[in-house]
Amino acid sequence: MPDTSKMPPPPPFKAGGSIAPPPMKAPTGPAKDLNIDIPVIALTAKDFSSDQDVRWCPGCGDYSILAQVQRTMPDLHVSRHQTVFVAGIGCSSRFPYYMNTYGFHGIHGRAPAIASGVKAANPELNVWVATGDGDGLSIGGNHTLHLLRRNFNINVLLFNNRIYGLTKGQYSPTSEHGKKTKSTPYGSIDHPLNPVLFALGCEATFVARSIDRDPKHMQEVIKRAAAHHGTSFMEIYQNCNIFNDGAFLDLTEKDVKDDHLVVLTHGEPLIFGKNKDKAIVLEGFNPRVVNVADTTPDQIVRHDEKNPILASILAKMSDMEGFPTPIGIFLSVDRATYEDEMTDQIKTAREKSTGDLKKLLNSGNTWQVN
Ligand SMILES: Cc1ncc(C[n+]2csc(CCOP(=O)(O)OP(=O)(O)O)c2C)c(N)n1
Ligand code: SF4
Ligand SMILES: [Mg+2]
Repeated sequence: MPDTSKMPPPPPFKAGGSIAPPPMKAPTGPAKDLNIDIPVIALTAKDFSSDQDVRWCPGCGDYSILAQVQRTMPDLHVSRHQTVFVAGIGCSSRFPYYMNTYGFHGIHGRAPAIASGVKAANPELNVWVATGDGDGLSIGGNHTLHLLRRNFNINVLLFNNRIYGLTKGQYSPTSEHGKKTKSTPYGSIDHPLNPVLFALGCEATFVARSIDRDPKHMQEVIKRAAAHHGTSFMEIYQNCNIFNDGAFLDLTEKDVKDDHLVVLTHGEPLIFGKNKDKAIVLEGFNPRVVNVADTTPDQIVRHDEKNPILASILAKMSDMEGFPTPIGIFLSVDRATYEDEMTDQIKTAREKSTGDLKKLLNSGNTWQVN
């Protein structure tokens, strides 16, 4: 991290909807040049909350996601002036307005491209993408794919409400087969996309899932995602109570959720159920649900975040009848980031270069315009 005490103060906050953060309260570290210690003021969730009116429908799951991100940010020890939230278009993509950091409300589906540009231009920045199932997987699917395979050190929060919320309830790539919406009055005949499987297929190095109604779990996953060096992809099941209410009821209602969810914890056995009496075993590559009482502990699958094959098997389970939906970190592996390799390449090229830019620009076919 650069010495923030040497940086100029951020620009003043501009009224009229631009998303510039207000001036910092205080430097975040010792002022080395002045040889004095300025006390570090710990930021709180409130410091990450902007002065913009939140314009989501009352009861929307987006509120919980915003609250968990704002609560987690102080624990990440990042400066607001070095943090950028980039979004496309959608209810979820209004996210940057509500974060008291830098932000970019881009065009539909292009948040990954914009975020990649931000990171490439200044690798020191802490870059986040907020996107929806439509924005990130429909019009922006191609861009999400390339972000994930390139492995920029960027965090992607994909709000999955299985609907286009902002445009008032059309089906999305994650809407289930047969779903009746305004644009599928006879039921969707599209096969739904599983975002976690998609991210694994793109060879993302960090892939996770959480739920709007489980704040503690979401905060833990956000922290792990932020700590990951490489692109982190986090699918968050989010209830759109206006156009797709109850899409995740099985996974959020107190009396049934434990039978429908399995929480992934590295090194821990996959046991679930209200009475912790069910478990996942593997027969070859096929998962099976068994009663804990009918099996031995060594037969029960232990989660391994480093195993991409296991991650894919577990990701598929959420589409399979009779299987619990996994939440948690499916995969977390290391691979060089795009910006690290890019920086190395530029450095090497500069060291070897004997070039003269002025000479180059004036060489070959040049014209004088009179
Ligand atoms: C180029 C372009 N095409 C279509 C639209 C219309 N549009 C705006 S948001 C949206 C879908 C957003 O869905 P999602 O990403 O799931 O966000 P949500 O509102 O559900 O959070 C669409 C199709 C647009 N703004 N720009
Ligand atoms: S339309 Fe749905 S997703 Fe959009 S703000 Fe309202 S409840 Fe949330
Ligand atoms: Mg959506």
